[in-house]
This record gives sequence, structure tokens and C-alpha cells, in this order.
Amino acid sequence: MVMIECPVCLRNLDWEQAPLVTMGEDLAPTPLVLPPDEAPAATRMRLGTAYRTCPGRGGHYLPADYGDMKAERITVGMIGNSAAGKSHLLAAMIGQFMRGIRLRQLDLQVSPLDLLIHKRYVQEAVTPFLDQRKELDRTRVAAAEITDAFLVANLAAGKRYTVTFFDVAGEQLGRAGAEENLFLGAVNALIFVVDPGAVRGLVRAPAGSGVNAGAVNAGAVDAGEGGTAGDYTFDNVLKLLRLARDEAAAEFLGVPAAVVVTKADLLRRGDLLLERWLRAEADEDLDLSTVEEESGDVFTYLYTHGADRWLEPAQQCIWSTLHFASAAGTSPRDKVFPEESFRPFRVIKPLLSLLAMKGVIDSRNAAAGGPGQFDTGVPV
Ligand SMILES: Nc1nc2c(ncn2[C@@H]2O[C@H](COP(=O)(O)OP(=O)(O)OP(=O)(O)O)[C@@H](O)[C@H]2O)c(=O)[nH]1
Ligand SMILES: [Mg+2]
Ligand SMILES: [Zn+2]
Repeated sequence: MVMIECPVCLRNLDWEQAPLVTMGEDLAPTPLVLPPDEAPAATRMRLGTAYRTCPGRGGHYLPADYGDMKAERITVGMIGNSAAGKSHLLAAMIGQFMRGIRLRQLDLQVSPLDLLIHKRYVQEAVTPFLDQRKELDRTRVAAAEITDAFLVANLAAGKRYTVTFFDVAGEQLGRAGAEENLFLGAVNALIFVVDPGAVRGLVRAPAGSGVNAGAVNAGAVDAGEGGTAGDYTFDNVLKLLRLARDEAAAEFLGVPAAVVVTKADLLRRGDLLLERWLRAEADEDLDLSTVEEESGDVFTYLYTHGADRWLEPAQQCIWSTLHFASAAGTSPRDKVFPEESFRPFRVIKPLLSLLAMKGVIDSRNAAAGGPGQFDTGVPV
């Protein structure tokens, strides 16, 4: 008996007994029966393109060769207040991650782990946002479900990983009880999303519209001059994760974190710490050798703008990097992002940096992103 932990629902599966299916174009599963006297080459082809059924969470499907892989599980949680920008950022990130030609230069190969989950997410978020430039709805408060999941291979190192993402409603992340946030027990990598609209003085005065600067800072608590009280979901999740991992009294939380100042299109221009990254060339977001510099700049930027409360993840997590990004590059008008200014910006880098901290990307390519190598340099 081969027991395998399902990377999607964490249930233990008797792999060889899990029903084999094939999926047609419409992704409808059909039971796979292997003809008894078939040539081994044909059997290999059939199995290599088939799926095993996991009964967890109403039933879902994993590649049939998953059971033979020694894949390390990486589970990423998107953390931040309601309306911080988590869902748009993740859709832009995953859009770039799965259209992975660019990732080949990092020796990474990315494929969907569970076809049905992936198809649903692409239909509901990636395509509407990236291809139709539609504004996504706020995430509903509900039982936490995997948002999307991938199998990531580092071809040079011959290693495989499952990378799954949880994007739940900010309202839910702020709830103090364990019950709503039990999924955090599986999370071992974090993306903290900083809403610049919640930090006093960071965002440009909205030209006439008042649309985003006002809309973005829902949930932040104003703490007077120079900043605000921070993002309660950051504190809450850090606390719950420490409990989950039995690290309540430890100096550091043993989980890597990428801290992303999102909606960078809204930031007041002119600050040199910011300008360099906003003007960087398009492919710069694949260059992990600048992660340490960018992290230092973002750290100093937030610190000197009175946003030190948002640096809590960088202080508490044993590995962290900091980034500027913008999912859309512009604000929506009537629920659509205008074509002329729509430009997802530096969205893949925080994810690559997180994967580097998890050891997925070779440190040759990640000069500054490896575990323990980033030092914020600013005493707080
Ligand atoms: N200007 C600008 N606005 C953005 C950007 N990304 C998201 N927004 C806006 O920010 C608001 C919130 O975005 P979401 O991604 O839904 O926020 P969320 O963190 O997922 O919120 P919850 O699901 O409620 O937790 C929406 O009004 C978006 O239009 C961006 O890159 N630039
Ligand atoms: Mg959301
Ligand atoms: Zn499962």
C-alpha cells in the first residue's frame, strides 16, 4: 500500500486504490480501464496522461504519476486586509506563472496540479482580469478552499514541488478564532499584501475621481500623523501561524514571507527608493539578483513613511523579501481597467523570490533570495 498525502486537501490517500480516470477536452472524468494484454509503451502513455481521484472536498483529480514523484509541498497564503489587492495580485501572478515561457530561463517548468480547480480559477479570475481587464469581485467569506495549484519542476536540480495558493477574504483573515483560519495549519509560505492606500501620505491625491485612494483603505485603523496602525490581518495571521507551528515563543516564525506593496501605480512619485523600481525594464522582474536591493529600498521606504507597523512580517519571519508591484498598473473605471493604461507590473518577482526562499530556485539564479541571505539593514 502506498499512502500519499493529497497536496490539495491534505487527506491521506491509498494511491493505488484511488480510482483512475481520464479527462476529455471538457474535463469530464471517465474511468480508465487498462486492457490486460497491452504493450507496456501504451500502458505508460495511458497512465502518464491519466488522473487519480481524491475523494476529499467533493472529489478532485491529481496527475496519475503524482504518486511516483517525491514532490515537496509548498502552500502559499495571501495575507492582507479586505480590499488590499490580494485577489488581483494573485490573478496577475498566476497568469504570468502559468504562461511560463519566461520561467524557462530559471529552469522552472510549471503545470496545473488539479485540472478542474485550475480551469475554474482561470475562468473566474485570470482570464477576466488579464484578458478582459475586468475588475474582480471581493472574495466571499466561506470555508477556505484552494484557489489554484501547480506542479513545479526545477529541471536543472531534478526536483519537484507542489505549489498551492489560498486567497481568502481579508475579513476572514482578521477573525481571531482558529476555526475560520484552520487552513493556515497547512500554509508554509506567505505573501503579505500592503495596501498603500491604508498608509497615510503614500498615495497620490486622486485626480478628481476619488475612486481608489479612498476606496483602498477600508479596514485600516488611523493612528494619526505619518502612518496608521498597520494591518490587523498581518498580526492575526502571524499569531495564528505561530500557534499552529508551535513557535509562539520562538524569536522567529520559521516561514518565508514576501511582503508586497501593491497598487504601486497609486503611489506618489518622486521618491528615489521607488522610482528605480517603477522604471525598471520589463524583464527585470525575473532577475533575482536584485531582490536584496529592492527589499532594502522597500523596507526603508515603508519605515521612513511611518509604515513600520506593516514591517511586522519582515521582522517576525525568519526569511523575508520586500517588493513593489501593481496588478493592473491603473485604477478601474466602471469595473473595467482602461486598455491604454492596463499594465501588470513586477507581479511575478515576489512569487519567484518566495520560491527561492523555499529552495525551489537555484541560488545561482537567486543571488540574494536564498534563506537567511536577506538582511533589512535598518534597525527598528
Ligand atoms: N489602482 C489599482 N487598483 C487596484 C490594483 N489591484 C487591485 N486594485 C483595486 O483594489 C480593490 C481591491 O482589490 P482585491 O484584489 O479585490 O482586494 P482583496 O485584498 O482580494 O480583498 P478581499 O477579497 O475583500 O479580501 C479593487 O477595487 C481593485 O480594483 C492595482 O494594481 N492598481
Ligand atoms: Mg480577494
Ligand atoms: Zn485531495
